[in-house]
Amino acid sequence: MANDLLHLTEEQREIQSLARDFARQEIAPFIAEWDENAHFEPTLVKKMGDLGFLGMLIPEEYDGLGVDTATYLVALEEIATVDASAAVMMSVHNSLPTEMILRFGSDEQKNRFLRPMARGELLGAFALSEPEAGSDAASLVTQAKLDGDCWVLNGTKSWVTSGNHAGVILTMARTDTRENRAGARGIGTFIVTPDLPGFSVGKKEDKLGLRSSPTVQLTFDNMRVPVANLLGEPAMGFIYAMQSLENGRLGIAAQSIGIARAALEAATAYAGERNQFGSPIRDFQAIQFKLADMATRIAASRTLLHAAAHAKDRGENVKQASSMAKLFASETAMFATNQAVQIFGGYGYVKDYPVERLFRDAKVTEIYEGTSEIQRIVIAQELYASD
Ligand code: COS
Repeated sequence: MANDLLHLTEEQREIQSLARDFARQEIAPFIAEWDENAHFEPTLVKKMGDLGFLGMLIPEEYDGLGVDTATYLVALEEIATVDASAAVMMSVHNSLPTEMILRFGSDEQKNRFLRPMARGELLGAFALSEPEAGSDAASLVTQAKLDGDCWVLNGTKSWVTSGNHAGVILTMARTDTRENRAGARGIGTFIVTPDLPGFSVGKKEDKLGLRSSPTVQLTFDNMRVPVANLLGEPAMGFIYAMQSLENGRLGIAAQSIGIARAALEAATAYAGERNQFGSPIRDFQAIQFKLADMATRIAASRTLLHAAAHAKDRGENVKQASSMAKLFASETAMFATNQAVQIFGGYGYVKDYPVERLFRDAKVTEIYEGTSEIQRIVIAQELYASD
């Protein structure tokens, strides 16, 4: 059932099997416990690093696997089908901080940060949002002031995935100190490490879903960041973040497809086992129609996602395509998990079966890395842009 319509290459099938076997052996047996206790398993980082899953898009010259975007998304979908929490850790690391350093970093930054990130020795995080700056990301107020050989950062970042386990946090802060600020064009991106004085981890969120992926606040109190840790140009950080979120949104689309697929697989199996009115419930069209709609939306999501991935690898502009893929796939995840709970009936509403967790995990895909409303704005703006 996996990856229908895609015609995977031999290499992609091998990586898919590797990811599937890893997730089933190393993650699946523990998911319910980790979800219940909101436990992040740090050894997963090393294990995924050893398999190359944390350096998938990084070229081999920087210790990565150097596969194309489609191959990376195939692996990510497999991990997400088993555990959406491990998948978001993998997606954020591969799509945001490593891609940003690869695209915009200096040779020194690549050697110092990208290599250990590719090997899974340093986990990456991305800190853009703030308590008062979510969808309106350019309104962020974390301040960076140049002082000698350091930038001094003050502010609070919110909703940082893996922020309490990360060794490298790509952080957006306002470098423009003028009163009449330049908005999106007055923001820099800094490579923050948790050993910097003034760095602290704040509240860990108690979440509805993705409970084994930690989400934290970070606070910077006169944190001195060496000038060597500024990424690219001091006024371009917002643009770098927006460009990188195009990759991030492809990753979240793959995660969403994994969640939806898990819901379809669980519901299909259950519909064959559950007898009512004298026959398995899969014999009833009411159930068949739900399964058919789930399967169709999943196949459509995957086709859209992989078309976007191939366009990205051809060097085309995928701003609209990545938003379309993320929007459609995340709404598919919510649709499919909702239908799966319905097919399971009362058993879908309790923790004895996995669909209850899948339903909770799905919701955030419509919220993070740009809400569905923001994706629609980006898609619509691109319609006008191509006039
Ligand atoms: N690639 C390159 N540049 C981009 C870009 C992209 N994908 N998106 C925006 N830009 C540029 C614009 O071209 C513009 O540049 P100029 O100054 O040269 O005009 C600049 O960034 C500002 O763009 P815009 O005016 O469209 O910014 P807005 O403040 O209106 O915000 C949205 C645009 C809403 C799309 C943006 O803030 C956004 O994506 N918000 C959601 C943030 C998000 O996903 N947060 C989740 C974080 S991870 S939990």
